[in-house]
Amino acid sequence: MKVALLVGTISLLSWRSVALPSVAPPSTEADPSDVLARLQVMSMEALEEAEREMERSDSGSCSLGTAQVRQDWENMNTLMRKGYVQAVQCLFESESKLTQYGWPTKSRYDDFVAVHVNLTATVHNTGNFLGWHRYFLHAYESALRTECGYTGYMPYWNWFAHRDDVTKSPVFDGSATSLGSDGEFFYHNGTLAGVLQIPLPSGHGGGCIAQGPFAGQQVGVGPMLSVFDGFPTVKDLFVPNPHCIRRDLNSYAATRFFSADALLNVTLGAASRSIRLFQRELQGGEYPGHLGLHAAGHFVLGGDGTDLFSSPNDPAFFSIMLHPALARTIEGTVTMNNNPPSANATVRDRLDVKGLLTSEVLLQDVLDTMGGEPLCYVYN
Ligand SMILES: *[C@@H]1O[C@H](CO)[C@@H](O)[C@H](O)[C@H]1NC(C)=O
Ligand SMILES: *[C@@H]1O[C@H](CO)[C@@H](O)[C@H](O)[C@H]1NC(C)=O
Ligand SMILES: *[C@@H]1O[C@H](CO)[C@@H](O)[C@H](O)[C@H]1NC(C)=O
Ligand SMILES: *[C@@H]1O[C@H](CO)[C@@H](O)[C@H](O)[C@H]1NC(C)=O
Ligand SMILES: [Cu+2]
Repeated sequence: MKVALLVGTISLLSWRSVALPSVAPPSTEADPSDVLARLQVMSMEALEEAEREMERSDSGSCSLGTAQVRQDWENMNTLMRKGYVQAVQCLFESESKLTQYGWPTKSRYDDFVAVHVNLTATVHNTGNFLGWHRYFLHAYESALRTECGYTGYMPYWNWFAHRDDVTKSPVFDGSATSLGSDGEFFYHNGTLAGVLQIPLPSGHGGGCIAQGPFAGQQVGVGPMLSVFDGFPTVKDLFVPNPHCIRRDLNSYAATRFFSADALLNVTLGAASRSIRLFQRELQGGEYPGHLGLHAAGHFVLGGDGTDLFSSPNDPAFFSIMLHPALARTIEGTVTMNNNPPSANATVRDRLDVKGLLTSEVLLQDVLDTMGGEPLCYVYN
């Protein structure tokens, strides 16, 4: 058995008291960007160590030498970034494959949003949350590559860089090599996060993406559960609602929630001790007044990105999953917060993405991002 990736690897190895990597554990006093960089070195060393120890006993097709690398947007060159942006634009311009089944989708891009909306209640605060989203991202990456000629892999947005001013992040600086800028200014009284218990002040946006790629871009589905004033909600996936992608980059939320404390907690700290605590701390939103790293990612985007159902409307959604991995354990049921009550998720559950990908994949097939089939990647 091969251990999972990055952050998951560290917690697994420390449970089993295998020799820890050579760099000293980072401290909560440090800048969270530095903490992340240290953790990434530790993770890579741990993966290498695990690979040596296991001597490829399962001799799968995937190894560190062959794994695809998902890169920090900041470390990608201009050509790669433009290639990614063009492929996403191509999805916006391509025909939906779901309209034939009566879905209100206007583009291939909408298909992904619609599938997420359709399945929201069975893939969030559930035992399959990480696995399902990992597979969903894989489907999106596959569409970019096979339908839109993208030659790279999924990039990621490093949450911990540019926390003080998210608009300065190369992901959001509005240049031709970004995912577009902040929204146009739209006055509103802030956003309620953490199950409506954490008021966040509004940022400087709130309207349509103002500049750069995806400026004024139209989408067809959602929002379903708007959490700020002046952002009308349709509540029904099958009610078409053409609207522009809205954003309100929130540096307040980034500074408060993308902290060294929160990062260390889910990697080396108390929340890394079990899959239950890890999921709860990472996802957030399980109980009122709590906002985990994953949920915080949505609220730093603001606008469309804050909608539990239709957040994939913002292309930056697909770069949120910085720590998608953990061990081969799962915990939780198959309905959101077990409401209505449902069975525990099992590793034999089939992952449903409504035909975005056609292969039959089980939850157990995506627990290891280096499992070989269908996944073989690391984040670096
Ligand atoms: C999800 O899609 C199916 C059709 O595939 C539909 O019957 C169902 O009502 C949808 N559910 C939601 C919550 O959109
Ligand atoms: C904004 O005002 C509305 C009432 O107009 C209120 O329901 C909502 O909770 C307020 N939002 C925040 C974040 O304070
Ligand atoms: C760390 O995670 C534990 C376990 O979920 C939680 O009780 C604690 O509040 C978290 N601490 C911080 C600083 O987030
Ligand atoms: C579901 O899993 C929990 C532990 O996560 C366990 O306590 C419970 O008994 C399980 N329920 C069923 C019906 O197997
Ligand atoms: Cu989701």
